[in-house]
Amino acid sequence: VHLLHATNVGHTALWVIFTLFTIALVGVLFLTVRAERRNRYFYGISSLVLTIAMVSYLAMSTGLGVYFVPIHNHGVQGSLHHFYRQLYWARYIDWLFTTPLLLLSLASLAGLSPASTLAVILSDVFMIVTGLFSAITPARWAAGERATWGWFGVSSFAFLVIWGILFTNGLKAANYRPRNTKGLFTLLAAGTFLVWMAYPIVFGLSEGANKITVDAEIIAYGVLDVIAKIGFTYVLLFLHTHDETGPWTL
Ligand code: RET
Repeated sequence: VHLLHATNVGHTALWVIFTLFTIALVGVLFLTVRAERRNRYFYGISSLVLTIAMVSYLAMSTGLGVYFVPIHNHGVQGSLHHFYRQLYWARYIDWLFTTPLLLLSLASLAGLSPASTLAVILSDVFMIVTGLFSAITPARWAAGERATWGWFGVSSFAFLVIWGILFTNGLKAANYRPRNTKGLFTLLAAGTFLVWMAYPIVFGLSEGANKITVDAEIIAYGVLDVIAKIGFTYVLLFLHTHDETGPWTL
């Protein structure tokens, strides 16, 4: 049996990222207290996002959320070993809650209708759940590998639906918002789209095709999580103004 798992490098990275989320959360809580009461909508959503990420990284740092998926031993000719790759499934629980919250912030900025907002969020939940199916599908034989990439394709389709709605209905809705709100939505939506595009790439290289080590996977997802959550939050909280929370101020 061959286990591909994190080493001290990965474990240290998990602790470092946990610390970054903790500091970022304390910063947002501090800013929340100073913000006007009627202006606290985005602060609340952001605090939730950072709290969930912090807890998920604490879980991974302390060894929780770990599972071994049977994979194919490509390139190891004639090997009788069975290969297993470590999977941090705690990520998917984190993403299940934080990605809808990040999309809720974007939808609220744009002033997207409740129906379109719900469609975006449900597509996102579908994307994360089918992405988890892809990750946990045993890929030791060809049929397993096909199933893994099949779920990956299904999840990627949902990804396109999310951004299709945000870049059509979202941009249209944003036209009715103050000019700086539209600008902030466009900036954040474009930036978020680019950062989110990198997730399926990292997934393909790690859980998918086993081309990079578990340590490299931890660092790659870590960098992305920091940009997608901490970067997003601070750009949003520093650039938005009080009239950007739309009708849902409380
Ligand atoms: C998976 C694998 C299958 C295909 C696709 C994926 C997309 C994941 C995304 C995750 C975003 C996470 C964020 C987390 C924290 O801030 C599930 C990797 C399309 C887009 C933003």
